[in-house]
Amino acid sequence: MAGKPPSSDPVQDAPEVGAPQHSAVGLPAITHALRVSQQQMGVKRTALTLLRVNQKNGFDCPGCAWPEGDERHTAEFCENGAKAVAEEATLRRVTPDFFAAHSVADLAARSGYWLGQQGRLTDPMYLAEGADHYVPVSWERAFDIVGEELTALDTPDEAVFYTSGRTSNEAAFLYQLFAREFGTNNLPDCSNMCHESSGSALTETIGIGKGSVLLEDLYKADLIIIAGQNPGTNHPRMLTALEKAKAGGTKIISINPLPEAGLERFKNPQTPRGLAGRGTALTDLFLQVRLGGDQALFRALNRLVLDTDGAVDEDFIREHTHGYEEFARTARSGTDWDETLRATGLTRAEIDRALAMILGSKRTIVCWAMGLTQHKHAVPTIKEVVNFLLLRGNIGRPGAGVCPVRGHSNVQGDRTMGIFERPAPAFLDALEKEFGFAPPREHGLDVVRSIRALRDGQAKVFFAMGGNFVSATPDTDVTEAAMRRARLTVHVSTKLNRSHVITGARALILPTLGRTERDRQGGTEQFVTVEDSMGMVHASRGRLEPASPRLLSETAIVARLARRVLGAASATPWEEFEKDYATIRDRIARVVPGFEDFNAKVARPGGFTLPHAPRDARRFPTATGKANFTAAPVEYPTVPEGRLLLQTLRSHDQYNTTIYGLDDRYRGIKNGRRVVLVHPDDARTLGLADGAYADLVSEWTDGSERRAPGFRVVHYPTARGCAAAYYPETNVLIPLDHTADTSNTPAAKSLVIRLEQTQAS
Ligand SMILES: Nc1nc2c(c(=O)[nH]1)N[C@H]1C(S)=C(S)[C@@H](COP(=O)(O)OP(=O)(O)OC[C@H]3O[C@@H](n4cnc5c(=O)[nH]c(N)nc54)[C@H](O)[C@@H]3O)O[C@H]1N2
Ligand SMILES: Nc1nc2c(c(=O)[nH]1)N[C@H]1C(S)=C(S)[C@@H](COP(=O)(O)OP(=O)(O)OC[C@H]3O[C@@H](n4cnc5c(=O)[nH]c(N)nc54)[C@H](O)[C@@H]3O)O[C@H]1N2
Ligand SMILES: [Mo]
Repeated sequence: MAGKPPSSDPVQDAPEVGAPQHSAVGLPAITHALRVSQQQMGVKRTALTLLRVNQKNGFDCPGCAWPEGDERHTAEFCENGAKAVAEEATLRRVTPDFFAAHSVADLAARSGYWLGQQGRLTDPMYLAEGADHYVPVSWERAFDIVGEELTALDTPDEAVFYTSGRTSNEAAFLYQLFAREFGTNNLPDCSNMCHESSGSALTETIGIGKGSVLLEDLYKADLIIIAGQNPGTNHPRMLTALEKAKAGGTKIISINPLPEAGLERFKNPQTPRGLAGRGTALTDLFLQVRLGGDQALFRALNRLVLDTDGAVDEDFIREHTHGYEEFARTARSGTDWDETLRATGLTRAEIDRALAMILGSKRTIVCWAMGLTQHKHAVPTIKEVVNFLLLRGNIGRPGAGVCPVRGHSNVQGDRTMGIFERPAPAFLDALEKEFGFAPPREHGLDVVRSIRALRDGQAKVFFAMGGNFVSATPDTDVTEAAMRRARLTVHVSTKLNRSHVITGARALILPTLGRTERDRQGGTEQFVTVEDSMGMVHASRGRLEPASPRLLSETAIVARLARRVLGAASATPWEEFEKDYATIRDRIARVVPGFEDFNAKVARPGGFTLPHAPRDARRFPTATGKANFTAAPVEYPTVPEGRLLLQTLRSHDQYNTTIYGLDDRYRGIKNGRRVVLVHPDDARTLGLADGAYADLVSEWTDGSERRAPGFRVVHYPTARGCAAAYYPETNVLIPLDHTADTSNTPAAKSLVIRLEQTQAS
């Protein structure tokens, strides 16, 4: 039987700390995954559901965006994928009775963990102005309420339409179409907080904001560099790919302030050796960089490559790149070794060891994630990675390239479908031609700017297609106050979360189908499509009965809302779209490049690969028509005496703001999340014993301070001067204005903090 949700809320967690582990996955992971799944959905449903994950006739794992290989195992999922599935396929339910029993104020006092544990939403719910409780509402009335508030706005730009990255291509395409027919480009999405910096850097330098590497390239590479990523927790199936690459002789350099267990050794649960033995050592060289030291590191490596005879690929540089001379001049004259060692925290010998591996590699790939994208200088950092690859012609040939590893399972697809506050003119032209209306041309609001607009009363309706906006965004107190100023907040969701209980004057919760569930429309079963981190598009079909008969699909919700709001003014066949998703794909085929014959191509098992000019033909659709070297000044965070630099990151037991449990197994933390990892020498200098309790206080350039109380200090082998604590508990510390240049991504990996010791306990 599936267990009951916890009745009491473990707000005050009690962390127990053991030794960090040195390898990932293997038997404990499987056992753990099955236990979590069975608690949520029972034994039979667990077996039925997990066997369908990532199969060619099954559903796309809602866990991460890592691609599936061509040969599928029976169990093509990982521990954390299984948890993501269990979270959605749970048998627990949040019904109208639940809302009758709990006022909004009561729910707002609960932890996010507790809210998520209550189960799947079953009914559309409405919170009237001044009311204490959500009450059930018909779908029709719900759409009327949204319609009333949207049509009462002075301009369409007073509405904000947020998207999280699980939304299918079909729903995303309709959603942006609706927002633009309504009249706004205010389409912020989770990408703004995630890989926006990658998109900004790559678009300028190689002409497309996506990675250039396919799965098989990993197996052909001589060297894979993994910077600012923790795949053991966040992309566990990547470890299988790395293991296979290693078996073929690939070397791996990991660049990280933390020695992450998953990058040390991997015990593949799908092989007998992996289950029983010591597993495969993955990392050949670990560079324990300081937070934010990557640009300095790559610049130094680039300088060393430039200084080595015959090391640069002159033919490639001549034929395909622009800006080399200026870059080479800057790198040669502007690289100061003292500064490099200070910024990176590394020794010259370590950097030389990396150089030797780099020079010994004919085919190099760089993978990265949030450790590179969430810094003030994230965009120049990623551009320096591009310089690094361009120097030796490591793009547009097998076994080489850029590999930003995406987070949410369809975050890349949502962008491809036009979820973007700064759409390309060509995309809008194509929409205009296909649908016969004039889309707005002015850029819309991203996540941070949306919060400012809500705070300042310039945005009045907030609509979210999934996600948990108030918990995922920075400056929690500011964001919550901003939300409360809205006229109406609406969340299309599968599970209850904090964003549902920090509301505008009126609020709606619209419950929707998840990936695992059957989607029947117009009498036939529909499927949707998604795009993975490597530009592969394929179908996803849920098989479970929906959590409640009153759920609507995201696609149906947008189509009905559009009909209600746009009425006769819209010539778009919303009704037809809702009944038959193939008709949406026909339109996508005519609007989005690479999707020609979409319906035919996606019918093939495994789907199809989208074109990528740099990867396919060494064509770089940039302003110069070439791949651009760039020569930005080197930046790195500096920290005053007695302060530390804090990164906010994920534990092994969470999916973004969804908390699965209170353990972080690989890091040796149990039963608590309010921990701060500090190097033992730094902790001693600060007078903080292991087990001491401290408030984290962030200090911002305008003199303001923000406090997160009650963290247990854990002595941990992180880079000197650097600390780590989990998100979203620490989002309260991130000033809204602390964002990356150009991409405007909250700089969640570099906060200057001090630790104020409180009562030891
Ligand atoms: N199970 C699970 N899977 C997930 C998610 C989840 O929450 N849970 N989230 C999904 C999403 S949306 C995303 S975006 C991805 C996130 O995947 P990751 O980017 O792996 O997630 P983080 O936990 O933020 O880890 C950041 C890593 O970068 C390192 N790091 C931090 N700062 C620096 C730096 O300055 N330099 C370097 N070199 N390293 C640094 C950290 O020590 C850590 O290892 O995962 C996706 N998959
Ligand atoms: N401090 C700090 N902040 C961060 C980060 C960090 O590293 N540090 N990482 C950032 C990153 S990379 C990201 S991507 C964002 C994540 O930001 P979001 O994407 O907004 O947050 P999630 O926690 O992934 O959203 C979880 C909610 O999505 C809903 N949901 C789940 N599945 C579905 C579905 O199929 N359909 C619908 N409609 N709803 C569904 C559920 O209600 C669930 O509660 O957070 C960012 N915030
Ligand atoms: Mo993300």
